[in-house]
Amino acid sequence: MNRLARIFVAGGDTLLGAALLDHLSECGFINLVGAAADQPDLGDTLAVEAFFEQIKPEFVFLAGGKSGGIRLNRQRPADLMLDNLRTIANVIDAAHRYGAKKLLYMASSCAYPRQAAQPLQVESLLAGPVEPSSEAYATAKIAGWKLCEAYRRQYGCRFITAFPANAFGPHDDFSDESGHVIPALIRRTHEAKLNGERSLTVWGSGSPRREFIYSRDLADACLFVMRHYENEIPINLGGGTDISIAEAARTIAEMVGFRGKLIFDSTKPDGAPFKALDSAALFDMGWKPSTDFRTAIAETYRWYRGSIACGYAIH
Ligand code: GFB
Repeated sequence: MNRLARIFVAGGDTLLGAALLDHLSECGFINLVGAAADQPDLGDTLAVEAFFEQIKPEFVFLAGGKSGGIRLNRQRPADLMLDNLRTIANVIDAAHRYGAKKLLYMASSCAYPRQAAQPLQVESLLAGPVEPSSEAYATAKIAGWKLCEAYRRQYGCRFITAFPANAFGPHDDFSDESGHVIPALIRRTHEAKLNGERSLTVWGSGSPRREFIYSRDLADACLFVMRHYENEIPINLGGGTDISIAEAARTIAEMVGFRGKLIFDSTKPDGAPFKALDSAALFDMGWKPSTDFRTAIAETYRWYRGSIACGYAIH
């Protein structure tokens, strides 16, 4: 993959997609096709078809498809599942028929069985039921993985699948309605500080553990496996920080400068008790993350403040 390669980040308007576009540019790739307004509606078969027929991307990062935090997954499972199934089918089929050299499909750690041994190993995929609160979305993500595998077996396509840890960073969704825990807490903690609140409510018991990875590190890991991983077996992209929600909330409060009390609202769902990935395969290939959790929180908070200062819509 040389710097003149025609690279399509399908889903450039997502957290990971935006980080990928930034990182690929920083790494000197100058032929990023279908970015921003040029991107076809990934759910529209004819639009995706026309785009691939005209542009013929050589390398495809499939990061698209609607996603969201635990509340959105509980409230709109059909929307999430349908949008992802359409996106997956449209992009993977067009990538094959218009001769893409390689495609990286980004699945999700919620596709792992809820009771699987931690840290999560790819061998445990499909070995048991997934977390019910995100089952519809997870099922679509499993379908994407299996569709990549099917195109490899039937047509010999160099389509690979990765399972990332819970990512956060610039361009994230900071809303309560659809945001994940880190961006949502950064916004609520910032507002609580500004309003002089004496306490801040965190959803759930605070005891669930998550492995968080900074979106910029995840983008680098994606580029690394696009370049160096060819196996049919999916690969975990972790290497972040395995931390409890309570510890994450305390770290955010400290980084934002909020001195009030954290209140854990157990009427809100906890979701999966654990989600940490075994990323030994990735590390053995020589990749490792470069941003620690506190620095990632600080940079994301700085980006958030910069965005609200210039009135940029952040959800
Ligand atoms: O980030 P989150 O929504 O994703 O929630 P999941 C993680 C944990 O943070 C849960 C708690 O235990 C939440 O109860 N939490 C505390 C909060 N405060 C908040 C808050 O203000 N907002 C949110 N959103 N959570 C998602 C899946 O599960 O993981 C998706 O639903 C996807 O499909 C994503 O897989 C990566 O890790 O629980």
